Amino acid sequence: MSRKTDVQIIIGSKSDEAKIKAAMDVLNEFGINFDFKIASAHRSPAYVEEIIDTAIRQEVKVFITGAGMANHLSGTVAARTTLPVIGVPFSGGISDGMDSLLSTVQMPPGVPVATVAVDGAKNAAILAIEILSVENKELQKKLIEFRHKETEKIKNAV
Ligand code: RP5
Repeated sequence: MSRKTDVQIIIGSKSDEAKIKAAMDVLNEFGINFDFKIASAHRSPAYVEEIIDTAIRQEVKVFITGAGMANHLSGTVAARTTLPVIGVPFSGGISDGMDSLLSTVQMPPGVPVATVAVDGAKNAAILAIEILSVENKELQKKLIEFRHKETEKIKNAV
């Protein structure tokens, strides 16, 4: 039997692919099963809905969504599910990411998008794993080891 997909990643364009790679690297490092799709809230809205509905049916636990410029993708996903949505604003656009950051984070009360830094794909994955770890002691242990490694990297940086 194939392992369940825990995280659904969606980005707005093929041109965003390099900016989400760090999230996939971290999820792979932790052995988290994820599905990756490219779909645009503006240019392929029906496909976005299809991805969300399929992911919910397959009992995905967390969404990671990223888009540049007007990142309505994250808000669209958050509007359609009560599962946690982690939004990654991407650099580029008229103010090199500020446009995407504001459109990701400025959600109306009641429909949150947990927004990480501009191009913060690595933190999006870590936050997704932290959410998954709430009921998973093994993941909690791995996160502590991961944090220790990050600490060592900083201490040994010079
Ligand atoms: C956004 O517009 C995408 O997420 C991307 O960051 C930006 C430009 O998209 P392309 O024109 O490169 O497809 O919707």
